[in-house]
Amino acid sequence: MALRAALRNRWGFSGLVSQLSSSGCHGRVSSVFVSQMRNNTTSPKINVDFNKSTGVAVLSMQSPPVNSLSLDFLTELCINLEKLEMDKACRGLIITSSQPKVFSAGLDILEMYGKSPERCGEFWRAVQEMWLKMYKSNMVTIAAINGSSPAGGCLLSMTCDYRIMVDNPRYSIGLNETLLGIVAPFWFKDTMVNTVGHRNTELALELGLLYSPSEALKIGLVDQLVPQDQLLTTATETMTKWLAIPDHARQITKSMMRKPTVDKLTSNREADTQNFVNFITKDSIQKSLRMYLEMLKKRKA
Ligand code: CO8
Repeated sequence: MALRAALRNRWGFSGLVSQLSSSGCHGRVSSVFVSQMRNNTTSPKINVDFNKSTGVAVLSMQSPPVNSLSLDFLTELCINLEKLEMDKACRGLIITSSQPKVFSAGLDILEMYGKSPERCGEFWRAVQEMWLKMYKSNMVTIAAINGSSPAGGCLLSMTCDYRIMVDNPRYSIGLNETLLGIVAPFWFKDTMVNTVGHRNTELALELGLLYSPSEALKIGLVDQLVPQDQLLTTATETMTKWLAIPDHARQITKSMMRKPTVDKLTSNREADTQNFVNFITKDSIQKSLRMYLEMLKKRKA
């Protein structure tokens, strides 16, 4: 809570971190800033292991049981992403999960159920912020997907430059929003179109398809499958190849490919938030979410 309160004011933390860095002691101050923020939370949901000699950070999501993207989780993720982005020594980011069997269960459904419109709006702005930070990152970003990755979890991995998934048929990945009775927003859809093309996205979204790793590889939703024990070494080797490309040329190319999609959200951010709030607070949608939550519980029993 303290973490979020410190960062209210419409994601004013950019300003805060920039202000600190412009005082001439950027690396040291921003890391103190983040560790102070960490001390204010009972348990950090994100762990970052940054190797200065390789320029690569491994960011592990460690929010049990399923790394669901709650407001607190997203806030902590964004702070860490911003800190890494501002650190010139950090050129590559590998995102993975510390939870067994799950990369991320996507948006935290409890953030969308029974909440006030104001709170839903705050949550949605955090989802947008996470996507923007990831999708336009100057770092090379690789998702090391070591478990299931539905909905927002799939979105998070699609923001990366490259996806490597553990080849375990029990895991699945996809944008399954329609199964919950909700609709993937246009920028979720655009991210998927940019990844797997229009026809695959049409099928995936209308049917709420969750793909096994081999099916995901077939349509290009992931780029590579590996056994569990080779995931991080493969991600590291892949990173080395990407980092051999001159940064400026790669970054400009990435921006050229992604800017139209980014601009579409940045110029419609407030309207998109309103759409989300109006949609998610409808009685019929709340009912669908309740039924889905009950189904999750029953499946477990
Ligand atoms: N949010 C909140 N809680 C969750 C979520 C979630 N997304 N997913 C699972 N949980 C909870 C479960 O209810 C369960 O809680 P409890 O222990 O209290 O019973 C606990 O986490 C563990 O879950 P499981 O026992 O199911 O764990 P498994 O390891 O067996 O399975 C899975 C893991 C595969 C991730 C499974 O939990 C699952 O399929 N979860 C649902 C995933 C899902 O459908 N996510 C969609 C979220 S919506 C989204 O991301 C985009 C929304 C866009 C909104 C647009 C509106 C306009």
